Amino acid sequence: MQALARRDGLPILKQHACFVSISIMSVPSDFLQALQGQLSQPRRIAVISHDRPDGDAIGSSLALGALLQQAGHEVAIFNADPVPQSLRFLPGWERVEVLSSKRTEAHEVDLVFNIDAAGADRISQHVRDSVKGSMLFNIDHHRGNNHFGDHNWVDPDSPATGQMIAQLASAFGWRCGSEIAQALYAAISTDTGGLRYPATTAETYRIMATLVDAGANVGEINRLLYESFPLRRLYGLQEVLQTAEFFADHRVACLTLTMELKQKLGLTPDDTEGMLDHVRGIDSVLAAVFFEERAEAIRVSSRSKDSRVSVRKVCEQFGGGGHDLAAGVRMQGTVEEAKEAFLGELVRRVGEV
Ligand SMILES: [Mn+2]
Repeated sequence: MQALARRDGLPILKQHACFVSISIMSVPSDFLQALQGQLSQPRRIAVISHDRPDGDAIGSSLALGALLQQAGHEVAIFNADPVPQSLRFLPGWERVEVLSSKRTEAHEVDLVFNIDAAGADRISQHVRDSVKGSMLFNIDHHRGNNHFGDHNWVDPDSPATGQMIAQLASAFGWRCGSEIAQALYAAISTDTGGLRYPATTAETYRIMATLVDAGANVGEINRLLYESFPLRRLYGLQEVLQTAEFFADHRVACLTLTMELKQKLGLTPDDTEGMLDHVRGIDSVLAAVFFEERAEAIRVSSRSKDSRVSVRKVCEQFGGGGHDLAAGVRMQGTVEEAKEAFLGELVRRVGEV
């Protein structure tokens, strides 16, 4: 095991490192015991994450799927939406089966794992209807998680579900090859803003170090995650930045993306990821909001840089949720109406700090 830390030419465990340095205490014992009991014989397992999956959802699903399969189980990975283009370098991404709402075939399994989803409602009804299991394990890090599984492990202090999967793997003594390491690295990196957000802990860095030891290629993963955008994204950004508006002495900022612009430039949901960071990064800004006009609703995603300003609480007021510093909600009505209601509440809260 010591070989993990050695840099003297004995990388014995380089490709098959165990998660030796990670705290196994983090997995609650009742959850662990229930899971151990279930996994004591080969099972058919479905891994599902939230709609419109992000890096944490996909990375965690792929890693957990691979770990369970390695442990001798039969695993299928499902989602309501396709894997974003920017994540299609992760080994095994093709394994994510997209369940169309048009077809309602049944997938009978023994165990279902819901990953990175704060509530059952974050997973499309047709996905929940078609994947049937006798027991539901819920693994997530959203504070508002309503413990909708039969067994729930919700750690709101964890910066990424990927971190929890690494801890789970450690608790089980599962081995981590380079492909699993890559998936978990991407999961943790994307949810922590590249290890920058305040929820990032020393444990996060220890886990990342273990993943690098296990074969995650830092330079390559970061290039593929953050430096491989299509040109249209830049054109989209140019236009969206023109919509920047500021309120409350430049402490609140917002960007607006209309359906018209999306269609004109052929922007995909992937292309708008991270646009908000450009206004969020302004020194005076405490909270930033992105309003995206979609056919069915206005999608609002919000970020805070100040723990006193919980965007989760604002989102919850309109039926959404998330984390204190990153949350979202879908609102009905026009973009103008959504902006007025949401920003009104946010500006009020910012005024109180
Ligand atoms: Mn997450």
